Amino acid sequence: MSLTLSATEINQYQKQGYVVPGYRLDPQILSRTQEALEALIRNNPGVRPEKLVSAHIEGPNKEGVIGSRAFLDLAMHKPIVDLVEQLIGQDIVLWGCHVFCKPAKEGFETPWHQDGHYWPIRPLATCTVWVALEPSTPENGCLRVIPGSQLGQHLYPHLHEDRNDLTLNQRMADGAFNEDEAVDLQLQPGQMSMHDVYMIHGAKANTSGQQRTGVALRYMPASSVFDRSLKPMDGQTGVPVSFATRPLWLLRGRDVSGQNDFITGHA
Ligand SMILES: O=C(O)CCC(=O)C(=O)O
Repeated sequence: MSLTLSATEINQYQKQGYVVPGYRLDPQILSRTQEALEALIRNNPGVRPEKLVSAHIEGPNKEGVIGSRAFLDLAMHKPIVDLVEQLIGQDIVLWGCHVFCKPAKEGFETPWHQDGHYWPIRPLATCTVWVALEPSTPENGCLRVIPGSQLGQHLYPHLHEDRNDLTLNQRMADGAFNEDEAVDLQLQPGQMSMHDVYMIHGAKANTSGQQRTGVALRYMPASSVFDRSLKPMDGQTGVPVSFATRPLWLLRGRDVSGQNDFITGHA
């Protein structure tokens, strides 16, 4: 199976803002991560499974989740970081991991949004790798993207929705894009998609009988700064985060910005 992206795949990411690489996790790491998901849900009975933020931080984190090393291992898995390197360059910072598990029958909708709207990264840049742990289909609320919506690097207005049945409480205001252009990213377990920080994306509620889980791994080029003093959309997203205490890992290369803090948050 290919560990490198083809020129066509790289071109697609640049033009369309997303790509589904040919690479797929090997069965061993897939089943280890699936087992870790079961434990994660068991260990966090008070947290909605769509909101398992910083699941890669082992033990209780500052964001209300008891995480697991297995997700950090996934984020550091060489073939995945190799793919990321081809899209954002050789200086790579891992700054986040969010497990979006939508239980069968009652999985929350993820409203249309742009990630860049609520992340403290300047200049704004991140490649998300979304790893499917179960089949991800239109029936169980697969990720949906608006191809090309990242072009121009524009953040569109978002509206706050005070609801308790959404993965995030920020939804893009009407008129910024045409939902008819949405593409469903259908994935099998172990497959993954990669998307840009400016990409407009969302997912429907899961009303099917099949659980749907994606592990979203967040990587930024080390030329950007994870600015702990920023709190974009503080308290408005419906997901408790603590950017001030979030650990960062320099996975490859050097901190080109010279301003990232790799000490905070590490035990
Ligand atoms: O899995 C989902 O429903 C949403 C994922 C998402 O918004 C993301 O990874 O940025």
